[in-house]
Amino acid sequence: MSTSPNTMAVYAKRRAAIGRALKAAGGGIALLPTAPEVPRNRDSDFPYRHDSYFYYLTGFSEPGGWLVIEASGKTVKSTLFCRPKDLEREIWDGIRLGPKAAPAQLGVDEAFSVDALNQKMPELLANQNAVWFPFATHPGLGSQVDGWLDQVRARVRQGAECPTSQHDLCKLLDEMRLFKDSQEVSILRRAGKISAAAHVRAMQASAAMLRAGVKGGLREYHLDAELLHEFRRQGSEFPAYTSIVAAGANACVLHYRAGDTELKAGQLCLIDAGCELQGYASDITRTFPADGTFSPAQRRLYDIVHAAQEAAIAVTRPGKRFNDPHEAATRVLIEGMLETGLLPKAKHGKVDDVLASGAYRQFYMHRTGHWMGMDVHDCGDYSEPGSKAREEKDATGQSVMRKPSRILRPGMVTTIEPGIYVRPAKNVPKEFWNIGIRIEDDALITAKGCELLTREVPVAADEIEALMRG
Ligand SMILES: [Mn+2]
Repeated sequence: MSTSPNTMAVYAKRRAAIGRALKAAGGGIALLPTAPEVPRNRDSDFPYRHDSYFYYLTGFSEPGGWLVIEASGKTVKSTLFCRPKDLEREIWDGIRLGPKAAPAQLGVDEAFSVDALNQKMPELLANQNAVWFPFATHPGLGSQVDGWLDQVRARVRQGAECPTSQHDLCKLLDEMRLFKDSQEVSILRRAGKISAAAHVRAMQASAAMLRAGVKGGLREYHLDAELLHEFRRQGSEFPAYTSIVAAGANACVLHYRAGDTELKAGQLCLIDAGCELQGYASDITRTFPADGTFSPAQRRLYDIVHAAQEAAIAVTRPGKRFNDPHEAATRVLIEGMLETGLLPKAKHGKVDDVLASGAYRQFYMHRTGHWMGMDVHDCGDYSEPGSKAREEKDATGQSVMRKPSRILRPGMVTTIEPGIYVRPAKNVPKEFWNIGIRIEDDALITAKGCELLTREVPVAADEIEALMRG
């Protein structure tokens, strides 16, 4: 991995920001390991993926890394622990950066072999006010830190002072990561373009393969392969999450994976898939007719979901709250449910009645968005920091204390993904049975509104049909 001076400066700037935050909190030391390697089965690991927080502050994607940031007095110092050079291991597993080259390559002040971690860490922790580390993301880290602190305490008579408080480093990092800087935005834009191209490829392949006829039938995995092909062809490292390719009724299973179900002409196909590029996710869902032509019933529901997404996009802008797009989309979906008879008007009344009763949840049971960034479901507080909790009714009518949802600000990235899922049921018009539709795009909040990062794949029904004819 090579890091350009420009890129190096981005990570140095983020470490400096953490240093300032530590100082503002009275000074201290922050520890952050990367993710462990995870065995898949004998001698074979899952593809390695760094820890997002660690990568955010280092740009270093090897396993075995630890970052330490000391912020006391006037100075901020960053120290990296990494795997030592080892010719034998490098022949098998690939080049290691090694501690000698790390400072010049990554811009850290000092680097040691990770073999020295247990010896060095008590020395680094001694005489620090406070220690910060991630509380929830690394199982066993808390007791590891406790072990090092015990070693510091054992040296109190030699004049070493032990940190007197522990804090969750993620509190600081989550807030930083919620606001994407220009380097992140440019990667997210490229990730969005690649994923859009993959969806275009899958749609076109679906229609073409049905026209040509595939021996054994067109299967979900055929389209999964088209997605992967485009991701990798354009340099993405992996899918950002397990792709959903759902034929017909499978679309009503929210976390369905791409399986081997046959996709037939006349059915819809729902694809929820996005690539990861340089550690950043993208997240797109499109629902399209397998053969390129919507049936009237499919088209009716599709246009409702599309209108719901447009309503949500219109309120995805600075000053609105995170919940506003969800509320806007839900109202449009409910109107559609009443118009189509999914929810008979005589029984369910008007939009506000359905909002109050929650009857729409039979067909729309998830939220309209989530933060997105390095992680597809990214970190960041969904409620406005510093605001007071107030009493609200939850879905079941129970009283809960909730903080007002987050005010949208430039630099945040959220998905916008309304849907309708119709499982067969009495009193539900049969023409809509087994139709599952979701439309999802990624939106960067800008100064005046939002920029959709994933619109190089069409979303309007007519445009999808045109694309699939071509
Ligand atoms: Mn999503």
